Amino acid sequence: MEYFKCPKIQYEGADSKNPFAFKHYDANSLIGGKKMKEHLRFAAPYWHVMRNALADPFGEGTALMPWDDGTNSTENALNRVDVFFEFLDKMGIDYYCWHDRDIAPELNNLSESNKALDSVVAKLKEKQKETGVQLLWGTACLFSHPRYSQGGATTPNANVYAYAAAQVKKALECTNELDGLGYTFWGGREGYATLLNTNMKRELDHLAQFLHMAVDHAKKIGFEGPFYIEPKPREPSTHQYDSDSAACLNFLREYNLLDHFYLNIETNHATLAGHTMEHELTVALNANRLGSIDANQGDELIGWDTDQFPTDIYLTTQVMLKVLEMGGFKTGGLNFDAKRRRESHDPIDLIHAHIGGMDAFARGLKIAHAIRQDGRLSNFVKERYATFDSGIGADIESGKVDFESLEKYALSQSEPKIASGQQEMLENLINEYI
Ligand code: XLS
Ligand code: NI
Ligand code: NI
Repeated sequence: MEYFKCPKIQYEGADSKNPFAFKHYDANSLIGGKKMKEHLRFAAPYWHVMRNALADPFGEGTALMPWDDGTNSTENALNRVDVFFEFLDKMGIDYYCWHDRDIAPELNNLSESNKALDSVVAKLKEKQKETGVQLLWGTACLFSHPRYSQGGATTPNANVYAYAAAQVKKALECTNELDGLGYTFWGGREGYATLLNTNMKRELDHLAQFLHMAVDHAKKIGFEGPFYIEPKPREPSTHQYDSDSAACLNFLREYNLLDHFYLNIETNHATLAGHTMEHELTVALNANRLGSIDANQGDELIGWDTDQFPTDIYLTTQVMLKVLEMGGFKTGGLNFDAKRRRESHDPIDLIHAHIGGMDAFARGLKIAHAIRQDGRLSNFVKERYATFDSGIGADIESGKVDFESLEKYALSQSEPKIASGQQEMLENLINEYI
């Protein structure tokens, strides 16, 4: 049975008017000696592609899912796997991500849920083998079920904590069984609604202990990781502990977890945190902890995580500049953690949405590569700090100075002359390429 009524999406070039073609993403063409698909490592999230009915706070789902029988059965879950792989094949997407509860149903108790998971994982394993598709990362859903309404690893209830641990243990084992390249923690309910009822210190200690146990279990089962933390400031919680890159890095350092964790940065979470995506990526990159990216974008007129498909070429250019600066993804990739608008309810809209996201990133990649080849931008930044390359600046950077010697130096100099920051000139430079 074919559910996505279109051919396999191929590259046709910028002049094509075919809505079922890539205009810019040419998987095997080389950019700087490396295939586009290897630079971009696109992934599809099982939750948005297969499970998101497009409900919003004011109304139920609208998405048409002709493959879904509407039941919570394992059989229905197994059927979805074929549809998902049809989608990946049509799109030419080589990676995917899941939550345990997206791929398999939550049943009456943990052991039944685990059993359901096992049968779906067995089928996913077969499909991966057949197609060469890889699991970019797995994760456990510790936020939908009412038991987690007050947190999973930061719950005030020890029995819930134990349940969450058991769920992550299983999700980790399933990720490992599927040779997953990473495992993500997104702290959906790991935060608080009010400090009136919250012992923040205790909750953070518990969270750290939880992550240490995950690291230990990974070692035990031979999962080589890495783990990712996905920052987000709020929603669903009022305040989430992993609020942004800086907060996550601090937490990881404080609790001795930095060796095992990288960050998975999502654009719409960055903007909710009051940062640009570029800022969040830079903070992670500076700590050598940029691992993976959830590629989407928000809407400036709506204040929540709208998870729209990334279409903004400035954004994709900035992201790819950071990815290239990092030297490319190692285990991570670009996971389209994005959903269609509620009005776009047809299965075929999933195809259009991903074509758009992939083309936008292909353009971002080409532009970022060209800007780097050109060199004017990086030369400008290098020049801007040139006073630190020799003389007193070099002494400062090598730690040869103290306040007394700097005072002596400042007293011997006239008023410093500073160069223009030239933001507008640099913005023009970027626009030369966009
Ligand atoms: C929600 C998050 C979620 C994570 C995985 O806002 O982006 O989808 O990526 O749990
Ligand atoms: Ni995400
Ligand atoms: Ni999100």
